[in-house]
Amino acid sequence: MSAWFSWFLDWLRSLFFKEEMELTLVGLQNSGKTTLVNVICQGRYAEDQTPTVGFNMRKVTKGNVTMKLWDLGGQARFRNMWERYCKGVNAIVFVLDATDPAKIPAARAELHALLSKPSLSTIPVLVLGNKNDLPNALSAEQVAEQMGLKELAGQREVMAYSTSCKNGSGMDLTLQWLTRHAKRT
Ligand SMILES: Nc1nc2c(ncn2[C@@H]2O[C@H](COP(=O)(O)OP(=O)(O)O)[C@@H](O)[C@H]2O)c(=O)[nH]1
Ligand SMILES: [Mg+2]
Repeated sequence: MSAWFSWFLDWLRSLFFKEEMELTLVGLQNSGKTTLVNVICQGRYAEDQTPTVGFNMRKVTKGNVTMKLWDLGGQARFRNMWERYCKGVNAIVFVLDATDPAKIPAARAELHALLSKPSLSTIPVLVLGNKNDLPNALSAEQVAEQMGLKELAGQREVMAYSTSCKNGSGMDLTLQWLTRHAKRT
């Protein structure tokens, strides 16, 4: 990462943590949610885990931002908890491993099931096609297409970016989008 880009990211981070916002980060296991939070937060942050049998929710707070994270995946019996953890948040961030085509159908089904909840119909959604430092990662356009994002854009803002938590690619767009769209008004 160039010195200039690293300075720019720090500046975007400082703007981001000034906004009062609550985010939910979801995605299949191994997509990069934990890594993303560590990359965005860099350094000190408060953390609190809610262990409900089989449902692990991690809550991370830094500055004015609260992020709730959990792994979405195949556990129908926890679907009634989704609303509780997403209702009223300023944005939902769905993290996708863009190098794992076999998991796209499952990821797509989980995202669509989550967003079919009426109470979540106006919450902005950002989908990150992560791990773009690896070969064969889907582009942002391919992510949008394969995740069926057109069908999800009704009353809500929907965006897809290609990111790498490893080399910082797309972190600028992600922070800018969240600062702009998840702002509490
Ligand atoms: N190459 C690469 N690996 C990543 C990236 N983001 C996360 N990983 C790796 O993917 C694995 C799963 O990441 P993790 O954050 O634990 O995923 P989670 O289950 O969604 O929280 C770990 O081995 C990470 O180091 C990325 O952008 N590029
Ligand atoms: Mg994790």
